[in-house]
Amino acid sequence: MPRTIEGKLDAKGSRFAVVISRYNSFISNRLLTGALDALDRNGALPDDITVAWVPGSFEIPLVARKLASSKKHDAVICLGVLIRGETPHFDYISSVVARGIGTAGIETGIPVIYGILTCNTMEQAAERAGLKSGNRGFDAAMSAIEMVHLLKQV
Ligand code: DLZ
Repeated sequence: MPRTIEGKLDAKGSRFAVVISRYNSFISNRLLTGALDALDRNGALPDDITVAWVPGSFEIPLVARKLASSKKHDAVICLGVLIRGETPHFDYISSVVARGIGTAGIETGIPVIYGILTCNTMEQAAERAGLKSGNRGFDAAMSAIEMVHLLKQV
């Protein structure tokens, strides 16, 4: 039988940082609510959660990397909202942000989770932030919890 390893969904005793963009905060606040809900439901304590607000998604990778390398957090959850119709150079910014978040995780060895909505319209973003098609912030926090446990076994 192969040895299978899998992360448990238990956030008790783990420390999380959330980096969140203030741009489109009407939507990003909903992502934050979803993420905090997932952490709370799985046993994370409020004192073990740090929330860092940045002006826009472009600033997320830098702060995520600093938080990840601080050794104060077991995972960093990145939340933001990029709207194609309202963002010049949307493709460029989205790819820079995605690459920066990925690199932050790989370089620090800490899970840095991608919870950025990249949508064509504000309506699509609202749907993915709790109105219709789940909440991407909740999903991102669940991934963070799972990854923290998985990495302890790898
Ligand atoms: C400038 C800008 C624009 C036009 N659109 C968005 C967006 O849709 N989502 C987002 O998170 N941030 C946006 N920003 C702000 C940039 O991410 C960044 O904060 C500024 O360019 C300053 O570096």
